[in-house]
Amino acid sequence: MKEAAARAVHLKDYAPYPYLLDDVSLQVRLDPKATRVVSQIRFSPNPDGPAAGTLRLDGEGLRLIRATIDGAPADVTVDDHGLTCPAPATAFDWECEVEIAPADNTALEGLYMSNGMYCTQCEAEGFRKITYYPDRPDVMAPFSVRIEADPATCPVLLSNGNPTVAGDGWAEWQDPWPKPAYLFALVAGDLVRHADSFRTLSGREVDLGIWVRPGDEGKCAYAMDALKRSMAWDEAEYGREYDLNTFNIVAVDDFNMGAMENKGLNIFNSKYVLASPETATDRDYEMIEGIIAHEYFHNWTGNRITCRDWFQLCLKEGLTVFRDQQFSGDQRSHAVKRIDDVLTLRARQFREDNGPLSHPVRPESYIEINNFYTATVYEKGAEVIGMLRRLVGEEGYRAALDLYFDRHDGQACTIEDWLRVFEDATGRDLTQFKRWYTQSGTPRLSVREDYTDNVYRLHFRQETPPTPGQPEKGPQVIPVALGLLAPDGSETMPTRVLEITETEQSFTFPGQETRPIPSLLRGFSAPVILTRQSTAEERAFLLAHDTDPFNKWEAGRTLAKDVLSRMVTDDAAPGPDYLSALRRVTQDDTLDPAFRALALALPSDDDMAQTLTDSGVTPDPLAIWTAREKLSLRIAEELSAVLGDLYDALERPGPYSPDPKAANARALRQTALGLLSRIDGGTRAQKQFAAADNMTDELGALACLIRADGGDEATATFYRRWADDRLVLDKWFALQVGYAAPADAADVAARLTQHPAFDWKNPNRFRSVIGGLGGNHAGFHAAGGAGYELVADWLIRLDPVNPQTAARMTTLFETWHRYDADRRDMMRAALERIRATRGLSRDSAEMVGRILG
Ligand code: 0A1
Ligand code: ZN
Repeated sequence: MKEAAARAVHLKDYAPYPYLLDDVSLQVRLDPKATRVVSQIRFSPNPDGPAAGTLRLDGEGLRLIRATIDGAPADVTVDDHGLTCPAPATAFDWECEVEIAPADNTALEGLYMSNGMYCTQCEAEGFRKITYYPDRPDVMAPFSVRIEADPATCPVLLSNGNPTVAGDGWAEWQDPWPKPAYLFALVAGDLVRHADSFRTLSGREVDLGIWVRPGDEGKCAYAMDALKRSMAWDEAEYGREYDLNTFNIVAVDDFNMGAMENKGLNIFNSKYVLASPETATDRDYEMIEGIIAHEYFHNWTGNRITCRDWFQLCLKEGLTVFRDQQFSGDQRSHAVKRIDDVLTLRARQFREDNGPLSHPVRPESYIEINNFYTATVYEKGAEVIGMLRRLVGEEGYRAALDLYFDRHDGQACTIEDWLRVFEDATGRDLTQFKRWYTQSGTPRLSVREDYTDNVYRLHFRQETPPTPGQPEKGPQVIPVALGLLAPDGSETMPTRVLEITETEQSFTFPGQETRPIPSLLRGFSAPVILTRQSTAEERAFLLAHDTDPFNKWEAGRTLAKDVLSRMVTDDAAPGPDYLSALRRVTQDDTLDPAFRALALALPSDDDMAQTLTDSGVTPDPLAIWTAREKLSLRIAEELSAVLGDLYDALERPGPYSPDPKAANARALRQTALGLLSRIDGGTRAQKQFAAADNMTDELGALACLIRADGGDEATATFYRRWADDRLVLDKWFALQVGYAAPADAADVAARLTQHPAFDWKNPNRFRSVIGGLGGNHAGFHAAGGAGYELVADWLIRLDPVNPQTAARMTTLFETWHRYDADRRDMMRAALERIRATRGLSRDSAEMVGRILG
């Protein structure tokens, strides 16, 4: 830990690499315990870099067999992080051979094994665990790869680029596009291929393959369809065509993240590829579509144009998330997608930005880069792109993107490069806008208004609270999309974007016959916390009349939060405004069922805890949970007839289809069931569980049964039915923990960790149970601290095995500062216990250190 603190990397220290890599050739002879990797690299001095003459290569956990420069033994000095040796200041050939043991690699970084299959994960710094190399994103080279393996166990051998020649037990691949090492990939195993093809805009035929374990080939069709739609969409919307003859995707069961965009060979967590109606929910289908698109879109935003250094991570991630959000909106519903994205942003990014882990979209230092694949870099990074697009308009955005691809293809770039294309393409000065990349924290935007002599005025004030390392902030450019409504519900001013740039700024709207009702921050036009004094009546009015679907939903959400807050603090009963507004929305058949489902859903307990904290109230997790249960019951009672009718009317006539229309109807039907099962003794849920022919209905019913009384019988039935399906079993684990009553959650989780199927080294399974407990707000924070203890125990156990996943999950504790003194002490004690663990990884040490502050 102390050593780690000394090794922070700083953005300001960036220097180019002294050499260019003209060509990289790898020969990988696979063996579980003794894989041999021979690398041959042609180096030449970098004219834009510091003086050449010393070769520094990154390397970790490698057994060096030999190393030569121009055929003569190299004079290498090896340390824990790589090797150094004197090298010519002119071009030379480097060759080295190392040995590694993929079967012992439980960290799932570098070359590792999953169910007998070899696979790799090199982002961010995994390639250095495969061979000695300048493992940094600004070093790019074309790669050729030869793989050798036992053909009996590994008949399929894959790498980046195009296949060239192959024989029994070997195959060669060539990737003509220069790439950084983090995009390297290799897969070998007994795999089957779901094949298809795609003709690009210019008429090139691309072979598409999704490679899975035998038996899973029937679960690839949806992912393949999503891939083809993504390829067509990127051509139509961004003019981006695929650039190799082959595009392969491999599904892997053991994976730390969601998926990885390796050039021409994407590797996916199998949960984001495999789907059948019986085993995947509507939500799974939606996630598969979004993640397939995300990884594919990286081919241009990430691979063809990559990052100069890891501080620029948002350059590829923010933009690619923004692109996948656009795609999903186009495929489904823009309104519902936007609401979903904002829900995620608030749940993950606002939570992060309002706690000890707050950091800028472009951080300035890190100890372990894997800890910076965060909601801020990804989700806030995407919001920043959305704001830019709003500010420069659709055409300006398109012109800037065209210029970006033209100017920077094949380069490793920075946020400065990115902003410059917008400035050059649109003539806009983005100096102040850049603060979105450099300042951390969520800006607070408050608004007051007055109305005199037919003139309506809005007075804004912005302020960003201090965050770690940033006590003071300058004002940001905040695009506020605004519409005005008349008291009769008509729109008197359609959406217009106000640009707030000052700490205090006012806007005037003359010619208003009556006092308008403002619809502010339409479409959630900036990632800020907006405060405005407003009445329940006005919120109900906006819920009924706002033409902006996001703000219509937001009005209902704010109403619900007010109601819940008053239930928690004053034990107040929900008022009639909220319930009657909810009834109107629920009954409004002109509204998308998925929108209605979102309007009926209550804010999460964690969201309420933050909301109460923001208003100066220390959140009591049990009180929040109790209020939410009460309010759900009240809604169910009040709307029982409407919900019952909806539940019956939305029953699907034909066979299951994952298409958005059918999924949206199921979303509302399931929301209705969730409420109805609180008052019907569980009869509908029992029936739905017994009759379900698809996982959405089956799991939805099981959730209701577990919440009602533990659902022991249904839980056992479900297990018997799905014991052999790893992905379905993850859901079984997660549901029991997620829906356990507050007092039982830690016990339920502890019991499940004893279950024979609790394979804790598998990240998905670990997250299902331990992450599931963290996600059960009242359960995790139950009095006594058993939840904290259990999570800490398991993170301590996981850390030496898989530091990356353990470190990521320490964020379950990031909100400790919100709670009462008892809980704060217990959470801090749990963190201190993790911190005191001997040999704690650099990953977890950095996270725990930052969380404790
Ligand atoms: N770049 C991938 C996600 C990813 C990031 C980091 C990883 O290991 C530290 C693995 C995957 C994406 O954005 O999809
Ligand atoms: Zn990404």
